[in-house]
Amino acid sequence: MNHIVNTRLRGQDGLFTVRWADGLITAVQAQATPVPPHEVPADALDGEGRLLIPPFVEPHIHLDATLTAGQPRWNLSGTLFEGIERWAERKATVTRADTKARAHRTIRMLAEHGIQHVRTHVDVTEPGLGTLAAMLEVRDEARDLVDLQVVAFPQEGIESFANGRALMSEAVAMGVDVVGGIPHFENTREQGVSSVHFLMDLAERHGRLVDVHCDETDDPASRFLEVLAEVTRVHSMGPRVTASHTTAMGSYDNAYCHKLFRVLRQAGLSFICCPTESIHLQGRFDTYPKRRGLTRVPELDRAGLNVCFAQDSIVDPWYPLGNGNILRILDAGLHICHMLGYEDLQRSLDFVTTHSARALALGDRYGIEPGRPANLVLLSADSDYEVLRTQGHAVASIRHGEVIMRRTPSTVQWGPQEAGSQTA
Ligand code: 17E
Ligand code: FE2
Repeated sequence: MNHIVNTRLRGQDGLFTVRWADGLITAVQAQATPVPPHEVPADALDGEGRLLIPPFVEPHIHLDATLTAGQPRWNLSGTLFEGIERWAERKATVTRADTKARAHRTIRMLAEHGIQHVRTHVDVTEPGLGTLAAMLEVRDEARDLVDLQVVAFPQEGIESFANGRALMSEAVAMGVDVVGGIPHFENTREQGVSSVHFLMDLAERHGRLVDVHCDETDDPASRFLEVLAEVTRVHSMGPRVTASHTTAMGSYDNAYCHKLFRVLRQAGLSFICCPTESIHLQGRFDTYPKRRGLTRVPELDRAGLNVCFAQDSIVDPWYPLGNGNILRILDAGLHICHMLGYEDLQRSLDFVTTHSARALALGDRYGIEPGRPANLVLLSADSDYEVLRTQGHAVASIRHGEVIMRRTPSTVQWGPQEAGSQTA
């Protein structure tokens, strides 16, 4: 296989042929006419008028915790905090083999849905850092399916966990791509602030990206995003810094948010919203009216900030469902965030492709342009709107020029009168 014909590209009219050689895209050509099915060459894939995109991105997941829900106990309150307690119990029994097996199984679930770029947080509040060592091996072993970024994530705190700072430094020495944090979970406001200064300094000195679990709470007094943004601005680190969750922003009052947004724009950092996770974990201390517990996705987007959607969990102590399909997350996110307006529908895939790629700082390793990796995903429908409306799927995934996944979309067979007719 070295090209695909009869495919559509986002934001452009007509059909296109995309060619590649030695794993790199060599040409993107507009077609004057469709290539009839019987004339499609043996070394080409027929796009059949469907949308071709660069791969989906999973910008925020916890591969070390996936597929552990209920082990040893279920999270019965549905809160973030009980999730952290349940995970601490499961963490006591993890082995490297267990971590690797679950991570590889989950990566297949992601790749099955056209995801080829993944950022995983890995809990480094673990003496010995065995889980991190295992995940760094997974990063190499899974190369044929995904590019994996590993985040040093201090689940139980940097300042409020024994040797938290040393564990973070050790994780960087072991080769993580990204430095994480969890300021809202530190014991005091002061520890939260100092944890942000510590992790930003660590990332800057070692040339790593930053992705902080920031203000993942409904507490309107949780204001660590302003600290993260201000350090980002002062050190001009915007393209390298991401704030994940920021759900407290859904509880801030508008006067504070107005001021906050000025700092956010100056900092130019990215945002990740995990809509299914947050609608499940937040609002848990409310009766009615009940908060949605999500960050301000459309407002960030309209302010020109980079924001994307992520899964966060698949069957773990924080969230019991999930199957790897990021389009399910997009569907939920657009609903919960009041983003089903005409303009949003035309460009909805931005939130699970280009925006996420920008958060991961993928640069020219991403996109359908000559010279970039021949990483391409063919979808089951012909536009953003139709992919969303039909709950579409990735039907083929090409990585470095090789087809790594094909999916046959389901078909409906009608009864005798209309036998043979099909609906995608
Ligand atoms: N840990 C955390 O602090 N927050 C989450 N949403 C998950 C793990 C999944
Ligand atoms: Fe997370």
